[in-house]
Amino acid sequence: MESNQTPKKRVFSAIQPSGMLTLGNYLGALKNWVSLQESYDCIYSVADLHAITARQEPALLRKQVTETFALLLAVGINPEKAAVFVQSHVPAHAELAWVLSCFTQFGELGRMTQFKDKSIRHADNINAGLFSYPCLMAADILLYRADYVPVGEDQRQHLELSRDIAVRVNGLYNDAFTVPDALIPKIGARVMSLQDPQKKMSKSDPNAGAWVALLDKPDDIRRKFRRAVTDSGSEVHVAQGKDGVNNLIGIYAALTGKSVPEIEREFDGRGYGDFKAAVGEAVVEALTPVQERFARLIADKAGLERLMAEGAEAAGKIAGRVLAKVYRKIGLR
Ligand code: ATP
Ligand code: LTN
Repeated sequence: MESNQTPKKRVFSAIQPSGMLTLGNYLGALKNWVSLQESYDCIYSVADLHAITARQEPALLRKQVTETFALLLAVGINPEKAAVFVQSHVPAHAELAWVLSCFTQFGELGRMTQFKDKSIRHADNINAGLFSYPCLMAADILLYRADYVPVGEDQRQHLELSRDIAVRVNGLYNDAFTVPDALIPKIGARVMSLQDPQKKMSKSDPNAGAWVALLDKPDDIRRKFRRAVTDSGSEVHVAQGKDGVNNLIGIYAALTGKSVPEIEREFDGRGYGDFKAAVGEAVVEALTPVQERFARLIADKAGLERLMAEGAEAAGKIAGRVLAKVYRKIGLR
C-alpha cells in the first residue's frame, strides 16, 4: 500500500575515534544523536580519516575505532534504527572530499579557528590534511543529503563552511546537494574543563582531572567532581563570571532534565560541597549503564565487526549514488 507519510528528514553526524570519549562529547553530541533516532533517518560515523590528521599509532588507532564504535552503541544508538559505520569503510568520503577541496578556497580554510588552534598546539605537524579537514567533513555530510547535523558548539564554524560549499556547488551545478543545518543543544553544547572552566572539556587535556571519560570508574568520577574548580562563593546560582558553577549547573541540568531555577531551589543554602557531590552522582548514574553495555559489546568482537560491515553497506549505498550523481554533474565520466 502507498504510504502517504512524508519521508523522514535525514540526520548525519560523526565523531573522531581519538582516545576516550568525554562527558563533553556525550552531552554536546551523543545524547542528542540517541534521541534523534526516534524521529529521523539517522546516519552516524566514526571519523577515522579525520583522526589521522594527528599522528596515530596503528594498533592503537584500530583499537580506538572499535571502542568508539562500541561506545556509540553503548550510549544507546540502535543499529536497527540508525546506520552506524566507520568512515574509511565507505570510500566515497575520501573521493567527494577531493572534489569539494577543489571548490573550497584557501582563505576560507585558513580562517577556521580549529585549524589555527591545532596549528599552534601541534606546530611540528601542520599537514595538508589538517588544513583541508573541513572539506572531508563537508563530504561526510553532503554525501547523505543530510538535513540536520547534531554537533557541539565548537563545530558551528565547520558546519557553516559545509553549507557555504554546498550552496556554491549548487549554484554551479544545479542542486547537487542538500544544504544542512546544524543542531546544537541548548544545554550541554559546550561542557567546560573541570579544572579551568574557561576552556572546553577536551580529552587532549593532559590534566586528567579536567575531563571525565565515559568509561571512568565511578570513584574517579566522584573525585573529579569533588575537586572541580569553583569560585570562592557558596551559592549555587548561575551568574556572570562564575564559570565553574555555571558549568556544573549545565551538566546537572543536561543530565537530570531539571531547569536552572529548579536546580537553584534544590541547592538553596546547601553550599558547593553538596552540589558537587550531587553532580558527580548524577554523572555516575548516567554512565553506569553505558559502561555495563560497553563491557558486553566489546567482549563480542565478531558481533561488532558484523555490525560495522552492515552499517558500511547501508551507508555505502546512499553515498555511492550521491557521489555518482556529483561526478556526472561536474563532467567526470
Ligand atoms: P578534541 O577535543 O580532541 O579536539 P573533540 O572532542 O572536539 O576532540 P570529536 O571527538 O570529534 O572532537 O567531537 C565529537 C563531538 O563532540 C562534536 O560534535 C563536538 O562538538 C562535541 N564536543 C566535543 N567536546 C565538547 C564539549 N566540551 N562540550 C560539548 N560538546 C563537545
Ligand atoms: N569534526 C568533527 C567530527 C566530524 C563530523 C563530521 C561532525 C567529522 N565529520 C560530519 C559532523 C558531521 C568533530 O567533532 N571534531
